[in-house]
Amino acid sequence: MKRLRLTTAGESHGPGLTAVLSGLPAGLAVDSEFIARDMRRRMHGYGRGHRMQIEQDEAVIRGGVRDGETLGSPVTFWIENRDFENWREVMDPYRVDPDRAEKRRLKSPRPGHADLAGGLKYLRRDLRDVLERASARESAARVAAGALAKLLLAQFGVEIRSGVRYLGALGADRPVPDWSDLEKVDDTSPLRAIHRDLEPQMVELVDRTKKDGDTLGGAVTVIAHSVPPGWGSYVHWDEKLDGRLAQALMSVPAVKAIEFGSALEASKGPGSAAHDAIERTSEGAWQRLTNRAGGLEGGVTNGEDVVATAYKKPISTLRTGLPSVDLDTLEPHRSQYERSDVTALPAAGVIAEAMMALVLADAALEKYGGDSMEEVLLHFNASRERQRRWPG
Ligand code: EPS
Repeated sequence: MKRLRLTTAGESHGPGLTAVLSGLPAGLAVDSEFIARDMRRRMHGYGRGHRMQIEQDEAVIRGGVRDGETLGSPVTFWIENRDFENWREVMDPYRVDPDRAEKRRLKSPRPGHADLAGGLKYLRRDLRDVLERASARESAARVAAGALAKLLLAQFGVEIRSGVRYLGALGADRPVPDWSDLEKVDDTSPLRAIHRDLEPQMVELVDRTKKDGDTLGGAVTVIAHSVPPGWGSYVHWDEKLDGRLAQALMSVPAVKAIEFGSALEASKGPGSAAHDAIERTSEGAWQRLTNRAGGLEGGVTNGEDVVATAYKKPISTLRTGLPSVDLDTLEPHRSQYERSDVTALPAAGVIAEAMMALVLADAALEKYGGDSMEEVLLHFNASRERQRRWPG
């Protein structure tokens, strides 16, 4: 990101998480209940493990905000890990109990997790040093920062929603959802499923998979609605907005593929069935009858909804383990089991919203600039007005 910068810190069972978001203009109203709502949404979901009953994620602002408004300085969040109390002897920053730490040592890397690659990279004998930071716990910090990005986007009329498109293979044959589908997603439903009719089967699938000691993946779709045209760029490869969004969405834990619009389907057919015909309405608006491009052409927003699907591999911590090696004996050994989730897809949707919000907010600030919200909105309104008169 160019204007906005987000740094997070903290380990899964350490004292807590920190997020530092810099680059926001001064004068953005900060709604604490809005942030709290997203923190709660991320913790929700059928198939999560016991950990989510221990935590009560609260994003406490420790800098950059005064009297409910940003100051232009970095906004800092602190999210306490309640579970730290149960892990203090293993995770204390200064002094761990050697016996307890040895007991909790991770020494059979889990295929699919960062364990082996991270151990080889940092040369740590205890793979817990890798697990603790590679854990999806870190995503709580991103959701806090993403909520602020959403509040900024709301100033331009942009809203972001998500839903679980499919779980395992359940729902994988359904078409790409649109905004009206996501408006119907019930955040309190067990899996935040886009296809509510499949939800009972999804719950059963989670139960069955849990019993088998196995895990599930699937796909979430995230959509940004009412995005003005002209955000992003086609002139430099690293400024293309689809590329930037893909990077951010790919960083959501366990995501292995990203699709914009209906790219997979379109790739199988001819060009005549792949693109979105251009029309001009009698009121002078540009519109498309389809949105196969997912709102992005040439790496620039085209005024349609920005539609992205993130494909998540099944969680790599299996109760039954997978073939691996014991680092002490160097003999074959099943990978170690660590308490985990069967699936975290409903949460992945909320994290994907945060990542999309951060990248779009960055693109908006690039387009409209300014140190204060007043300047940014002046530029935004002038730009929209000028676009309405175009090509005149
Ligand atoms: C995770 C393992 C589980 C998840 C965790 C991610 O935690 P624990 O090992 O404490 O049971 O619940 O997710 C979160 C803590 C969270 O906040 O999302 C993992 O190994 O990645």
